[in-house]
Amino acid sequence: MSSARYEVHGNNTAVITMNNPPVNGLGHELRCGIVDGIDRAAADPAVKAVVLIGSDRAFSGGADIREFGSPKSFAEPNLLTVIRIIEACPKPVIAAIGGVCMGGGTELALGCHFRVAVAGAQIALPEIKLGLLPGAGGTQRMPRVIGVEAALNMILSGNPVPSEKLKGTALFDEFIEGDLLAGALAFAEKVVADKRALKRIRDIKIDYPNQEAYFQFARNMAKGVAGPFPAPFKCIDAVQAAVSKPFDEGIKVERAGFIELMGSPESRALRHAFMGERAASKIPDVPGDTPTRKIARVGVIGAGTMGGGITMNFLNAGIPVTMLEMKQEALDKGMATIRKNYENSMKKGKLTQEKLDQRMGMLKGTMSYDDFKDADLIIEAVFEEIGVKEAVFRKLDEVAKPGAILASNTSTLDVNKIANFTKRPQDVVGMHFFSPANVMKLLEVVRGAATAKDVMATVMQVAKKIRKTAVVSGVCDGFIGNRMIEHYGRVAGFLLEEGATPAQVDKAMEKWGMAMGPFRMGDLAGNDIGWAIRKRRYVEKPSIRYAKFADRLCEKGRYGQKTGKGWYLYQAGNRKAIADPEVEKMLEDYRKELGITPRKISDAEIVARCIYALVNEGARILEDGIASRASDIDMIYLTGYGFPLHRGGPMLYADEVGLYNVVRSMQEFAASSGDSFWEPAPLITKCVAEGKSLTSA
Ligand code: T1G
Repeated sequence: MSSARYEVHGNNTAVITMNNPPVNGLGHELRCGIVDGIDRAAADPAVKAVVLIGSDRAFSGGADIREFGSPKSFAEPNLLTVIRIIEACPKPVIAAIGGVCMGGGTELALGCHFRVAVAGAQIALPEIKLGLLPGAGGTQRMPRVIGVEAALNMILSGNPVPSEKLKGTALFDEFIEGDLLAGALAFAEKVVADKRALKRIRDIKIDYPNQEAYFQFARNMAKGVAGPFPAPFKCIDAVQAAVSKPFDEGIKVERAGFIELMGSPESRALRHAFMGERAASKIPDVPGDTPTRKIARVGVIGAGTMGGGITMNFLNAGIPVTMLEMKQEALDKGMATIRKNYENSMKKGKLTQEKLDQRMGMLKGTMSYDDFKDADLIIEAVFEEIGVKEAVFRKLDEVAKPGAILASNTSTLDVNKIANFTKRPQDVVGMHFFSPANVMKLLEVVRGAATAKDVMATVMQVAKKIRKTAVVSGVCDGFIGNRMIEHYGRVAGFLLEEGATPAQVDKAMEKWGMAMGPFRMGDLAGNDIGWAIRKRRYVEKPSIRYAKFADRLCEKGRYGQKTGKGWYLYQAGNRKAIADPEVEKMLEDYRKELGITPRKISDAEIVARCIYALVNEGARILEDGIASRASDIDMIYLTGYGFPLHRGGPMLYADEVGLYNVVRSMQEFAASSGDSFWEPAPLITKCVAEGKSLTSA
């Protein structure tokens, strides 16, 4: 079925209805359908005008991002051609805008002779969020109808503007009250009756004196926020061309910028993240229409840092929480911390007193499990020890109502074991929040062997409601994120043995884009956490080699910020990491003890070994079926581990470097270290052999 419906209405107006769910992405078929409709209307003497309309949800969400990277994306009629055909139509073409009107959708509307809209429509040119610029005339037409500064703001922010805020500009010819189609048809009649001249935005002249100064100012501002992304500057160049050049020249500047950005790694990373976030919400064997359980009341066990943060997520989403602690003092402290966090937000103007009171009003503290009897979802955030979890889940099994979902916030323990402490393993799931839980977007949803499909569907729905990026993980030690980060940290430890300093490794990784290097991260999280895992590993998996220096550090009680020193020194009340000569002396002595002559290690080698460690373990996680797709792994690293967005995640980064090159580097590391970890994962060598990428595997 064509994705553009054509019908002629009684008043001799042809209506072209775009119908490419979910948001009328302007894919090749829809573009052809629009052109066919325009041609039919132009050729039909009975037709006096054309209305182009979408659905209630969307006029159009822009170019069909599912076509990006495929020949269809540029196949004729491309969007520029469609707009040129509309503009050249001898009969009035009216865009009837409701719902979402974004990117290429907005540009399509700008190519029409007239535009009518209902209030509440969302108008945007969000291409910059995909590392692009409006590539179908948006940078040339929008300044001509709403003014240079408003247009540049819209393009650089990428944020939607409610249509009513643009009322009175030349963007809209009329606002429709009531039914959009009926209003658009009536407007079309008026245009025909009044014999109105066809308006082509491209013919509007822009008068903007002293434009150089303004655009220089814009470039200076962009420098402060663009980071590694080139798109903001290309947007500014294109809008400046709209002011300083004739339309057709300006379009050429826009097109050149668009094509350059479309081929940039930064845009590929942003598009990968956009699609990855949506893909992560889909569970291959759980249909999208799986019935979900009602989650109206939540219970949280533990009022500490994690429990309090978890609680705030639900209060923020308007879901009442009963928070349980075993001691009144701990409960009071937890409640007070939540209130204090909200008061801090209020001081920053991010929360009103009314909202604060409303949220605190939905929070109930208790020391009795009986208060969980009405809870639909209960999340425990108690001490990370299997015996403690067992006691909690056996108790929950007694008090929770049938059908309540029982979730563990465990970050390393076996969710299947935990589920089997209850008689209802099908209702047990892992919900691994990342600290601070009310801030970090990532939520690893750990699916036990028995976890029911509707429980998975419900938890993914709840995650969206509390504004988390939920990624499903299977059950294994460390799930996805921590299983990979363990090897990242292990490799970093060997770099110290071979001659690097903590500061050099951290600086190299932070210069490359990581929010925080491995050693600063260890000092923040607490080195004792990694120490506990290593001690477990020495028993469970003696074949995995670790540099022993980190243990030496912990044996001296150097756990990091919480003890005032770790890999670095910290002054009281200050998180600034200060290089510690004592650690460097300890390292020198440690290398002497091992008989290692320190060597100079390049930043490039530091980055390659740390990041490829993530890639190799990530590939194994895919092979084990712990993660469903490479983009899930990337979403975890982008939203939970400070991985640089402009590199798209470890798996996309490996594809960008080229898996052939990654494999060669891993083979070099294997040869020089003798560490079997560096054998490239079979999935990677398979992708190389088949000429495939990890993110398409
Ligand atoms: N093309 C195809 N599918 C799209 C799409 C698009 N442009 N936008 C969203 N979807 C899908 C999305 O993948 C998901 O699919 C479903 O719609 C609901 O999305 C030349 C080249 C439109 C505000 O950047 O901002 O035009 O998971 O969960 O919260 O200058 O999606 O259901 O299978 O986000 O209601 C410019 C991006 C493209 C808009 C809707 N356009 N989209 O939000 O639902 S570049 C954009 C959004 C361009 C031209 C250039 C949002 C939304 P599924 P959703 P939502």
